[in-house]
Amino acid sequence: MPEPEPIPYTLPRLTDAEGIARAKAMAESLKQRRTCRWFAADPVPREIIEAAITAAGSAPSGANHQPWHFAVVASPEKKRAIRESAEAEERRFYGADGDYPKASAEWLAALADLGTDADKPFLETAPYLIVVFAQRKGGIDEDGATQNYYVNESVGIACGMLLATLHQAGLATLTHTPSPMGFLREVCGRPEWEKPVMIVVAGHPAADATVPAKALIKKPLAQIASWL
Ligand code: IYR
Repeated sequence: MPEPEPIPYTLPRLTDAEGIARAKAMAESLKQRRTCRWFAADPVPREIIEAAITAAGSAPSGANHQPWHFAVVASPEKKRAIRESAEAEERRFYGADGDYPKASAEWLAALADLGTDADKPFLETAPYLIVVFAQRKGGIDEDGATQNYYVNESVGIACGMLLATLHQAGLATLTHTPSPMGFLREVCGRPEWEKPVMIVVAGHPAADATVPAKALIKKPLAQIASWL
């Protein structure tokens, strides 16, 4: 075992006032993020996507194993393949083919205000689909042998950092989770020990994009935090 070599760690020391101002500015900025379902076809610099994935890849992870992979899909053929498979699953979920829906009545009622349905045009119109995979094993080796830890937590944090960075770059985002989504492994050519977690759709919002009014209602601080 190599000796762990601790290296010094410092951060620029801000004044309290500056720290408060920066935290508030960040909160104000992140509060403007919306889940957007209507994208423009306008291209987006690849460098933004690369920087956002770099940010996501700096997330904390169990034993620093970094158990994630980001498959960036930009080709029209791959996007169409993903849309076709995702919509087939969504039609089963919503019962859009005339069969009994896979989703419970309660679930469908919870989604009613969002206005979602089995149609997912954004999977083709948006310039980039970032398919996020969680590595249950592997990632350090190439044969999937390493055991990873806190995989869901690690990948969830990385996705949050990805979304925050894309938002900071002025892009609209959408987390899309067709279920089941094993087909993404095949389309993206990923190994069987990787589990698709979500598609992060990124691009500019369509000129006539809207969001459901309900999406603007966020729980107040007093409801989501307690101080002990
Ligand atoms: N995957 C479906 C359903 C869906 C589920 C939840 I929970 C949402 O917050 C939104 C949608 C779809 O994408 O339509």
